[in-house]
Amino acid sequence: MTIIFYDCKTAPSPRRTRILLAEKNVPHKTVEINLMTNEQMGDDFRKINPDCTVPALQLEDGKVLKDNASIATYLEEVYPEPPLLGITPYEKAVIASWQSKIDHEFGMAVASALRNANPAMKDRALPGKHNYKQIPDLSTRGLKQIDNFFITLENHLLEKKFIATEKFSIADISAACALDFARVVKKKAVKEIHPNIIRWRSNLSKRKSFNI
Ligand SMILES: N[C@@H](CCC(=O)N[C@@H](CS)C(=O)NCC(=O)O)C(=O)O
Repeated sequence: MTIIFYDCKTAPSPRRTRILLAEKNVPHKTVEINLMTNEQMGDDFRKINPDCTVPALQLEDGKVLKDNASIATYLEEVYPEPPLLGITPYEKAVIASWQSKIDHEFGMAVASALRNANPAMKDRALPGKHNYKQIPDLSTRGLKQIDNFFITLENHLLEKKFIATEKFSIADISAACALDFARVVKKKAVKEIHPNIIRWRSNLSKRKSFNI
């Protein structure tokens, strides 16, 4: 059995897995899950991922990995080239630290800003199988967190080509996916204010994995 990647082309989380699979050249089949029609909540997909979220990765033996964290850990072990989670203990620690920071201060801020304000996401303030009411203040807070993360990232990228180490890593994938998706809440890097973010992001665009 081949690896099956459950994707949604328009969503930022599965895009992280899509880029990882491409960077590591992992043979797989893709199944598109339509989040617009709530296919993730249907019986068929629940059998794959009871959490009702994408990405999910079904392995050759039928086991399913249900989130980006487990997928990245698994792929790095089984497809170690190129290493994207670090090689030395220090690199691994720094990359893990950035991953956590990007998820909590950036990715979740974008999701929170969108999901707590968009009328189409009424009662869907969090992804997954449970319904949660929107809290408009969390959208406002998310927007503020995004502004602050832009400042953090801009300062951090001064004289740096990549986020965590000297080499491209999973932290660059996570941050770029959150940055690109921030357009849905009208946030983007501006040349005059964020030249380092723009330079870093333009450099990533040269990679084939960012253009699929
Ligand atoms: N922790 C998960 C989060 C995945 C996630 O939030 N996925 C969103 C798409 S970006 C989703 O499946 N949403 C389904 C929904 O909104 O019901 C991961 O990073 O893998």
